[in-house]
Amino acid sequence: MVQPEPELAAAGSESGLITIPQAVIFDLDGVITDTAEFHFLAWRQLGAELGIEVDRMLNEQLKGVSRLQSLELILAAAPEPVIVPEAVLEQLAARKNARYTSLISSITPKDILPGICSLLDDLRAAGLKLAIGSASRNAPFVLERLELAGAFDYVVDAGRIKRGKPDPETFLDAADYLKVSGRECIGIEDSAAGIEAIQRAGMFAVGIGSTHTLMQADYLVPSTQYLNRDDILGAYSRWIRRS
Ligand code: B16
Ligand code: MG
Repeated sequence: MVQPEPELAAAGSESGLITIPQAVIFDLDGVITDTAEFHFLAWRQLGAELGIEVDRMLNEQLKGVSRLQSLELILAAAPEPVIVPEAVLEQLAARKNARYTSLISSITPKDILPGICSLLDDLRAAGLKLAIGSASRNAPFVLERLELAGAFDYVVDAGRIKRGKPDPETFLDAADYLKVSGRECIGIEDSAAGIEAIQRAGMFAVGIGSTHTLMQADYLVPSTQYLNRDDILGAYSRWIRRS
């Protein structure tokens, strides 16, 4: 099946009325801060202990995916099939999380990715509601370390979500709390699973990354420094008019 290509950041603006959405739902790891890299390092170390290579290609599949599901994907990449009892799965996931939390314990507001603070300010100035839709149970801790805990109207509690990304539940939960419809929301993600989740929630999907992994996004920038409120709203407006 031929996929529609994402609108790339350099597409430029178009004259005409801009439709303003009601809310923007941000992913956390890889969008607000580069904790995606710390997840990778922690999984790679656990993989090495188990004799499984966790390379960057496998890591792309882990982005946005819950801790236990990530572990299952890593075990599925073992050279020989492995059967691991539930209790051992929990122990391995806890070992990875201990490493991950030790890596993130020293992050500071300096670790907020470029362009994010001004984007949050500009969106807020335009009257939009802001939320975090992360799969991470560590999200409240990360937001606190970044001194961003008060910057969002709502933070989805990953522990309460029954079906993780690519299921839309995370994004629908945020829209529900903010009392807005899917069509009135923009989601911003760095993972393929997250982009799918946003689109299945009926929202406009902004991707951060490459066309190789995020081809499905409705609007794509190579990194957060290219995120700009007016460009995003312009692209959203064109999407609304097309759909
Ligand atoms: P934790 P996001 C996701 O966060 C990460 O991308 C993914 O790599 C991680 O496995 C997942 O959170 C669960 O995180 O182990 O901290 O609960 O990208 O949805 O903000
Ligand atoms: Mg992410």
